[in-house]
Amino acid sequence: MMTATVEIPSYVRSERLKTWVNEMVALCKPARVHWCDGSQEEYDDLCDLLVANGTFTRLNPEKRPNSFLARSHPSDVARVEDRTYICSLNQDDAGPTNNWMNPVKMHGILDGLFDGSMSGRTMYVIPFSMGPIGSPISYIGYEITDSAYVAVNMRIMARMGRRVDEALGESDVFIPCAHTVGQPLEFGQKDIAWPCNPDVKYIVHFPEERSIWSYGSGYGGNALLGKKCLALRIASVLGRDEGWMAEHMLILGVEDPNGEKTYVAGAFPSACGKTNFAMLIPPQGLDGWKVTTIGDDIAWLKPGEDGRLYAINPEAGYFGVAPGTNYKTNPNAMKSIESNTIFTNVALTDDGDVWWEGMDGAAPAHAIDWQGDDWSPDSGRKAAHPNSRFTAPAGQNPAIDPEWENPAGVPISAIVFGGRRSTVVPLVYQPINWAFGVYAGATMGSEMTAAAFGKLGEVRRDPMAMLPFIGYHMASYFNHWLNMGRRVSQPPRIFNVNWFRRDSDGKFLWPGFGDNMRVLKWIVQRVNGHARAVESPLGYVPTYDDIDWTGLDFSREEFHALMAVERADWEREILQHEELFIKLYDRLPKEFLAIRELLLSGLWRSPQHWELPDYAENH
Ligand code: O2Y
Ligand code: MN
Repeated sequence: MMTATVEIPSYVRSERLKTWVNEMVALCKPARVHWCDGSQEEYDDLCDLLVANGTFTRLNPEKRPNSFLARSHPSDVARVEDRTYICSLNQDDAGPTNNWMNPVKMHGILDGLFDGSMSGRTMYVIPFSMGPIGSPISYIGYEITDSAYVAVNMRIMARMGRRVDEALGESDVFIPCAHTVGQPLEFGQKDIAWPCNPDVKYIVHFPEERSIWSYGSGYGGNALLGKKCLALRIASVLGRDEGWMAEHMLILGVEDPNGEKTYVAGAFPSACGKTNFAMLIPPQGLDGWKVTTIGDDIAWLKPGEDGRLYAINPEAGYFGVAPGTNYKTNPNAMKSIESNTIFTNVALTDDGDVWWEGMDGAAPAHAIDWQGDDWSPDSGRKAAHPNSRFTAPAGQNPAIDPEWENPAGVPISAIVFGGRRSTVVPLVYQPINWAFGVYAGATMGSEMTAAAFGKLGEVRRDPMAMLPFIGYHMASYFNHWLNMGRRVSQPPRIFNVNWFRRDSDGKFLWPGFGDNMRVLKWIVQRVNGHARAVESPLGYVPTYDDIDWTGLDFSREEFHALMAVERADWEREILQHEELFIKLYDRLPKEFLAIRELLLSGLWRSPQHWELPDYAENH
């Protein structure tokens, strides 16, 4: 097989970059090399190529202009956590929550797998910036990949192309990201629509080298290496070493009726409505309040000179879950995907549009499902895969915040943690200080849904929603959080929310969606010194009269049921915190043991069944 020679564009000047690309070409042996310039013309050509190869179906331009549908291989539909590795030099640095292998051994395996892995294919060289180009908070990465699908998705998800090469200039500071679908083509062999390696997958991070290697998958977080791999796993290591934070957080802006803006970041495990919260539309009655989106998934937070934390969204697009998204749950997401969108693993309707379970209106009488088969509502199968996705430019969100590309970031006033808990955790509370807030985030848990791993209903501890995304030892990460609170003189206030508490009949106690704005309004007023609170055994909480109920018929009793704290429940809860702490024992911050004691003593100072007082009674 012929191996390509690399024609490096004249505007590429980094010697380290040129050497690395040449080495990867020599290893992967592609037939051609295409250095992406990021232009619209290049994007259109690659989409045409993907249509010609059968990877893409062009959607009806009347219904969904400039949009495409891709169907993945059925074995390649999600991130593969059990194949994801943190290969630090020392195993203790990866910690007990990550898969680890000796980096020398892993390099040996990857060198073998990558050798000739791109034969017969084109290698795309993708220059990308996580964060606005030129921002002091941003990082540049280079992904080499043999997937044109990855190249077009990366153009939506990150700033990509020639302007990144120019911003890098002669510098050697970039993160090398190597990706192959792991299915080389023999001479004359016909390609398939979704090449991947169904049997062998590796998603590997080398934190000391600051490099990423991904083999065998073409899907989402396994293949779009700027997202979870760079912007969370490697960036969390950079943040630890450089004094900033890479977090699995949305960032939103709340504008009050006087036009005052407050920025809030939020960490929620998957299936907790994170994208909906990032794009929230306030309910009728909360006139003059507006929510704008900076980001829906990842936040990089750096200390500013004024002692506050400033955040950017390192991404430029949304890679959102399609099922359940509709004009009621998330009108802004629906408007973001009306055009220029790549859909993966959703259903195709007879009129050339897309459909998924939970979309507005009735199900179509007939569609082609995510595997390419005929589907009808009585076929007993899902038309769209539960992890089917849309990739859409963030700038298409009608509620995008005007500051979303500000290179300096936006000042964060509040951080909200929230899991999915049917019992135990109240609707909202504010831990008494930064350290208690870090404890709340560290012990955050979520009940399993059918889509997640583990037993249905069991609580999976997911500290700061970072369990699959931390690039080092989880307990060192807790220490880093505590240190950041000491480093910045005005850290954000921390809150914990739970939209998912149920009554004894299993019915949700909180209406959710737009009504989450009522809680968000209290949080924003609280950080600005305009909202009252009372003490609960867990921290500060609003009374019924501190929440704006305009337009919602919600009784005092219903609210009290959502806010009650049962000592017996919390004793069990704290024992479960202990299980996590024992796992992380060797590096666990000593503050956590003191906080656990103080929480217990607070619970014992309060009645067994703690209920909210009415504000009037309390004063
Ligand atoms: O399954 C995948 O490959 C994507 S996972 C994902 C995508 C967008 C935002 N968040 C996530 C996640 O798992 O947290
Ligand atoms: Mn995520």
